Amino acid sequence: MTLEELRARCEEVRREWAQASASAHDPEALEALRVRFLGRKGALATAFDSLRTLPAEARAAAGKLLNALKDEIAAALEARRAEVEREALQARLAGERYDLTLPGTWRPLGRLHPLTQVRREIEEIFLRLGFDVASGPEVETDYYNFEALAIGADHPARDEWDSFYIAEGLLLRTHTSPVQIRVMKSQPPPVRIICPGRCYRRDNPDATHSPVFHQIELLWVEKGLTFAHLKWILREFVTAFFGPGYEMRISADFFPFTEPSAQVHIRKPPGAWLEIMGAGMVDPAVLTEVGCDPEEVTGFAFGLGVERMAMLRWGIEDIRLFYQNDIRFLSQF
Ligand code: FA5
Repeated sequence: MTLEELRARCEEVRREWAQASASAHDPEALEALRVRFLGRKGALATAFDSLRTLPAEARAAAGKLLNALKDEIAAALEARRAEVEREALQARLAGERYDLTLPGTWRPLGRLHPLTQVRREIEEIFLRLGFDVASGPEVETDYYNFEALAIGADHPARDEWDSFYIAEGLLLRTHTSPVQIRVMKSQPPPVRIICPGRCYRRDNPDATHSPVFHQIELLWVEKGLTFAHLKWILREFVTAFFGPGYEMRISADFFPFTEPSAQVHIRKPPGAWLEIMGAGMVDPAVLTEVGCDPEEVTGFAFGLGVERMAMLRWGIEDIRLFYQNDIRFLSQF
């Protein structure tokens, strides 16, 4: 071989390299390239072998030529490797990119039942006025539900609270008033509590009555309380809950456990009046029953219908809508 022929061979290898390396796009292809050009039996090794066939004086120049080509290809291989890695990284990142303009998955948003909303709001109003929240059992004894509230076995008022009995002397409470007795028996005055809870009556279901409904009881016992304080609390409460545009009417009523007793109606003109609660000054006989001295302290109480409050607020005309779980109704609140 002559030096000229070797030079031509080098050019040929350089062209082959340029062509082959342009189409190598992954690490495996690059490794194959390395073997093909720089490996022990690769194109360059073969060219170095042919040095032996050159005349002695041409070998130094030929060696230089081949070494330069070898360095050139090794450097180009490294550059190509870096490029392939960058391409791979970019392809991976492109695959992982989030398209923030795509619409998300729609998830229905739950909300609180309107009765829960009303109950919580009323609780908050009275917590702000300094009341605590108490609770009592839904299965009550005759004593707490009736007797301690001066509703004896033969008292005609028992008919008003037609009850679901579970066993002799044990019933589903007909109102939240038994909690008054439980609280007064467990702590000395001053007592200032409200008690939200479920009540049960054998009432025929109609637009304003349900056999299961909710009341919020209020009880305040302290020295020097009068009916004027009760009226003040009522006005504060009704204004805080309904805001302007509603009218309140307080009229005489009868409950065996309060004296005097009252009922409260609310309306949003021109709508009809709706009875929302029974109320009154705690009867001295009840105070004595729980161990308080009626000469020392006085108190007042009320029992409020939660459903009726919700009906007035949203103009709902049938109480039964609250219990039918119709999503078209419930999703409005
Ligand atoms: C009572 O239950 C007395 N315990 C209230 C009370 C407490 C008076 C403390 C004095 C002192 P009444 O039966 O009127 O009272 O019921 C009170 C309120 O509960 C009613 O005004 C009404 O808003 C609601 N309510 C009564 N029965 C039902 C029913 N079947 N369905 C829906 N709401 C009812």
